[in-house]
Amino acid sequence: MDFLQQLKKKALLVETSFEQFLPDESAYPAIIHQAMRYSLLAGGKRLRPALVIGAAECVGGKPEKVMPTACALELIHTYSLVHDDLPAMDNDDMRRGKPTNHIIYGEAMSILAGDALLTLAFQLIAENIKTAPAEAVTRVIQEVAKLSGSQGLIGGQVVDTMSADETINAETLEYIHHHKTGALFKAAIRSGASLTEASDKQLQALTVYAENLGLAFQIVDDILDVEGEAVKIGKPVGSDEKNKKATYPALFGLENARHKANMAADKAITALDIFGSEGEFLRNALHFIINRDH
Ligand code: GRG
Repeated sequence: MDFLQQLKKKALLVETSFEQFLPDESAYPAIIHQAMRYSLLAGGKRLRPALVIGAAECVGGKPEKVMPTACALELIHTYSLVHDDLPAMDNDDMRRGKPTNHIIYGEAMSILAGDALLTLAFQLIAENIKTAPAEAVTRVIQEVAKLSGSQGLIGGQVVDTMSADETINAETLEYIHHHKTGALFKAAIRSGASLTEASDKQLQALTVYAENLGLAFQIVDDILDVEGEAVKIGKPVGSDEKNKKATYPALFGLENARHKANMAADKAITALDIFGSEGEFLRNALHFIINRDH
């Protein structure tokens, strides 16, 4: 099975589980549940939940044991996209090939839908207590909260927002990428491994993998915003330049940016050397991320 087939299989498991975990769209107050579902079910590659599952499998776990947390990571990711698209932030009209949440539901409901996705995510991780040790679940709640909060994803978004129209150096750019993009990948991979009781050595290797995968992903994302095709990506290209965002291609040039992505990818692959065939999905994920066109 090639990577896209493997990813599709995991995405299907995750999407089936959403039905189990999400409030029904007719549940009162229906409008918020419709707005939450609109963005969550709009598609997307489902990379973060697939990586939760992939990391669990890497250390001998089964997808169903980590499914609530896998879904939670996609909920957090989707909330961040919904809020990022708001007029006060990037003011984007299209996401995942569809009009953005605020275009359909209005700004107030879109903010609330993001908030509701984020809070539901933590409810789901706590529910993972049914299939994972309490200590591991507590650690995952703490780590995911930190990596999503002001010292993680939100922190990255804050520095990114403050840097618009500014000339920033490589260190600040790295901070932004490491937090805005890297933090959730790290949360996903460490959660899958922790819930499956990975050893310290395994967790350490997966952390190095996650950090370098996050960096490679973001550099490629920046490159796609310059070189990609809007139809494949599902949103307009050139938005970084339009919003005067600092990016790897803007700071280092396209060729150097590509080189840095490849170096991060090499480090990520090397970190997986301690795993055998059970690391196959994570290896393939990295190759996909480096070579993707959407
Ligand atoms: C609002 C707290 C807050 C954070 C926003 C999501 C985000 C942070 C910014 C969006 C812009 C951006 C470049 C984010 C980096 C993460 C990223 C590339 C998200 C897109 O991830 P994909 O490609 O999207 O996995 P799909 O739709 O496939 O899930």
